[in-house]
Amino acid sequence: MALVGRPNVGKSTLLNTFVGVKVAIVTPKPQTTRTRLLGISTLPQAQLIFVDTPGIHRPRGSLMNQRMVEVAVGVLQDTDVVLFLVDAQQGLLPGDRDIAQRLKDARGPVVVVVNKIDLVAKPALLPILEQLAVLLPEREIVPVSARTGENIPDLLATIITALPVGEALYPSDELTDQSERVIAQEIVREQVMLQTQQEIPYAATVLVEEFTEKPEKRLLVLRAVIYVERPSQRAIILGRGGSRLKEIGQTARVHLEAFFDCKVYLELFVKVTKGWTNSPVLLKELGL
Ligand SMILES: Nc1nc2c(ncn2[C@@H]2O[C@H](COP(=O)(O)OP(=O)(O)O)[C@@H](O)[C@H]2O)c(=O)[nH]1
Ligand SMILES: [Mg+2]
Repeated sequence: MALVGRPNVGKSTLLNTFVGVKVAIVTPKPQTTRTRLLGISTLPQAQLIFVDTPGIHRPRGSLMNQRMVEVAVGVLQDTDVVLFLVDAQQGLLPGDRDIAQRLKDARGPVVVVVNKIDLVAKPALLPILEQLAVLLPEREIVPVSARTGENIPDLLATIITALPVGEALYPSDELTDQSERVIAQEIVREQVMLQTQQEIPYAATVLVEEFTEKPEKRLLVLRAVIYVERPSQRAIILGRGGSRLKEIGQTARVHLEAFFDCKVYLELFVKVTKGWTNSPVLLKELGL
């Protein structure tokens, strides 16, 4: 299943809700998700494989933005079901209508998910549901809250009906196609995004350069580099006397230890690489 929708409608949150653990990072900032990733949930009656994508938005500027949109659009071609998410609180914006237009003639099933219903009074949902029914006639529309889990069982039932019959594609204990190194990278990037403002979240990327397990000590040793584009951005990430970097590192470590279920030793560096968002080499390393 492809999860599509404008940035920030809750695609990654919904994927995490189905998988049961956080395999995709989530922040209040648009364009948090940069690459395609799978979340897998194996139930007695079905195996659900969700493809999380960077939001579909109008590409502007950098090669990274263009690649992100290409990734999102490409995913539509090779999935069985499309879950099209909209934000109940924001209502339908032009970006949603663009996507609805693209999905209108899709051959396979499209399920429209009206997310974040915990934020709106029930009567306020009606106009959105009516507008969607006009835009995408004869498609199922399911209001949910990915955050509280409200109506998720209904959505589950709807998507299971829409799925083709077939063999499970992944072992039942597999939750994602991301390597542990990439998950570590994303956990650090999530903290960079949460703890900085304005352009920094988008100017920064993280590469884990060392990932060493020491099972005898139940310890994971990580060395990660935060790349930014300008010296001024490096200064902001470091913070006064290195205080912000320290905070990023400490919080990331807590999340890393919870995810990997062992002690984590995390070393963080900040490097300036002018124009990394346009660097094919670095983008390739990031899977874009
Ligand atoms: N209140 C509420 N917030 C949500 C819900 N789903 C997602 N969010 C929030 O919306 C923001 C964007 O979510 P995210 O999953 O990163 O969106 P994505 O860009 O579509 O992947 C985050 O702050 C989430 O916590 C929901 O059902 N209710
Ligand atoms: Mg996302």
